[in-house]
Amino acid sequence: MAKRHDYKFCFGPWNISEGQDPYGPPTRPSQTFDWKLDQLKKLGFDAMMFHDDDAVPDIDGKSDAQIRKEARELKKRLDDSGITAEMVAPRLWFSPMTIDGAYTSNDPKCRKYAIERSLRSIDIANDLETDILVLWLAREGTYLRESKNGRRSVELLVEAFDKMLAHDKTIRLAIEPKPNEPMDHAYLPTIGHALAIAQLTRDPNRVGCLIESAHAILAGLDPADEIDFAMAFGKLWSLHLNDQNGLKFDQDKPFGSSNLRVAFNQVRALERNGYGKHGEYVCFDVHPFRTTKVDHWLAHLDNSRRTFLHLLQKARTFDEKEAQQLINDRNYAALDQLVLHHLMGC
Ligand code: XUL
Ligand code: MN
Repeated sequence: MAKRHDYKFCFGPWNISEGQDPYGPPTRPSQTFDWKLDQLKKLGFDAMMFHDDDAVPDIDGKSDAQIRKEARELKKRLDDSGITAEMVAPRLWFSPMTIDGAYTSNDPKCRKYAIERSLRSIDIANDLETDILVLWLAREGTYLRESKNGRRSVELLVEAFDKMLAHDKTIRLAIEPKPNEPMDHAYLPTIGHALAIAQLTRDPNRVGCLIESAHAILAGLDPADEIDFAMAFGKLWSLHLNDQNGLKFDQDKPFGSSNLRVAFNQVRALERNGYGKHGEYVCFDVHPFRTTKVDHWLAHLDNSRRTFLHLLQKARTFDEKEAQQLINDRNYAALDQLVLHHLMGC
């Protein structure tokens, strides 16, 4: 396992989840935020990710002044624990105001709500001293294509991003694409879409992306290619490593759990592009299996980081010279074996 490295690790309070799914209730009792922060610290992680209402619970019922006060109190608690806030993300998929989408809702009152809530999230990000606002555009898409005008939706997304960029001169928007779930089709399903829409905004340099391994796999793409693509633009500002077994519901499995080789290639892509050199974190957006007992509640986080560090070691000890010779000889059968033997340790 790689002992010397500069990677910093992170997860969110929702990654210590209770096991409910659409077919059944929680299988573990819920825990307080303070307990989760303690666990993060005990595990030796460096930072925490926040939805706006992870930072300030019941945010919709609170005044701006109250929100700012609670965000500052949280910052103090984080400082006392030596933990950084990696990002803030507006949770725009729970409220009755976002049933038909947030920025792309057909109802102007709902669109106004979504933008105002996003501006509040930016204020919270300021108080927590992070300049990253993550936008997972959960309901920006359709169940029924005829229900919205796709061209208009692109314009509405740009309008919303522009308002956020104008609200704060330093905030950076990291779009987290996902092709489906909860929607049938999302408007920004891939990193290519995220980086393309950035060009339509008032400040393209402050619109980048966050790659989640499972979301790329759900789009039928290789997450390592998404990493190389985003980093060629200098726009990979955050990362949700996890795993996904094919095209089904979003599984958020531990990193490397389904496909070790795909995970290995993600680590190689991070290494060759120097991910983390500008302070970016490796976040694990992973969930415990529903079957997990309370005693093993944090294993998926610790295991994901351990697998990452083992694969880092594998990436750093891969015989690049031998690989290059095989590439020059177009002997990809032998290259395939070189990779498999390296991963299997034989
Ligand atoms: C949803 C997802 C979210 C975002 C944060 O699939 O990945 O947890 O990462 O809002
Ligand atoms: Mn995610």
